[in-house]
Amino acid sequence: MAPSRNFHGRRRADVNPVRVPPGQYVTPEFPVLSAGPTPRMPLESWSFTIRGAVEETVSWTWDELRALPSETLTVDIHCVTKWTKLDTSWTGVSLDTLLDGVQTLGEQVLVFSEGGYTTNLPLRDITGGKAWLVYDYEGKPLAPEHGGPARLLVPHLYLWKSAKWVQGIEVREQDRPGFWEHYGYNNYGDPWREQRYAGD
Ligand SMILES: Nc1nc2c(c(=O)[nH]1)N[C@H]1C(S)=C(S)[C@@H](COP(=O)(O)O)O[C@H]1N2
Ligand SMILES: [Mo]
Repeated sequence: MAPSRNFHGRRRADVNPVRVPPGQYVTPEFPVLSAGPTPRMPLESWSFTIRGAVEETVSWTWDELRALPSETLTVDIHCVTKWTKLDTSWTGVSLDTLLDGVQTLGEQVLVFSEGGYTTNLPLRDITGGKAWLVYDYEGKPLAPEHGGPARLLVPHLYLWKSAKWVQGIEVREQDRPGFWEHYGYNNYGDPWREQRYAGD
């Protein structure tokens, strides 16, 4: 048997099934899934904004974002098209840091990106150490096709919630479906409960 096949076979057997949500398979690849073309986002004009049902709109330039305290984390990511990638390493700023001091009665957010992509989630799912605005992947600047300069990372939900080329979040008192949620994907998207489509 070829050593490479042997190697891959061993690797698969090594995967702890407890880390793989129902219906998912583990891949070493990092597929690109984009609903449109990859936008060009010059850092000079880049910004991230928190707006909507907040006392005051706040935004950060690229340099201001990079001056904030960052975290490097290793997480597993799960795409609704059934691939799971284990032990991905990211660096960025916790949404807790960005939301610190933001006054709101809203409990929902609509995340918006360059190009028009949106995704919705409860505010509690991006606070409490559960979401990051990430700009490095595996120690290098995040590639444009994977959402660079910066994307949202919400690893406990299916990856469509991790908006690439993110520009900001709108805090809302009423929930509003984002792009894929509007087209029939689950409003919440918990991979461990296999919430792929509306009604799951
Ligand atoms: N702006 C934007 N963000 C997006 C998407 C998109 O089309 N546009 N696709 C989502 C989907 S469906 C998935 S599975 C992941 C894919 O991330 P990747 O291309 O880095 O694997 O990005 C999510 N974020
Ligand atoms: Mo996806």
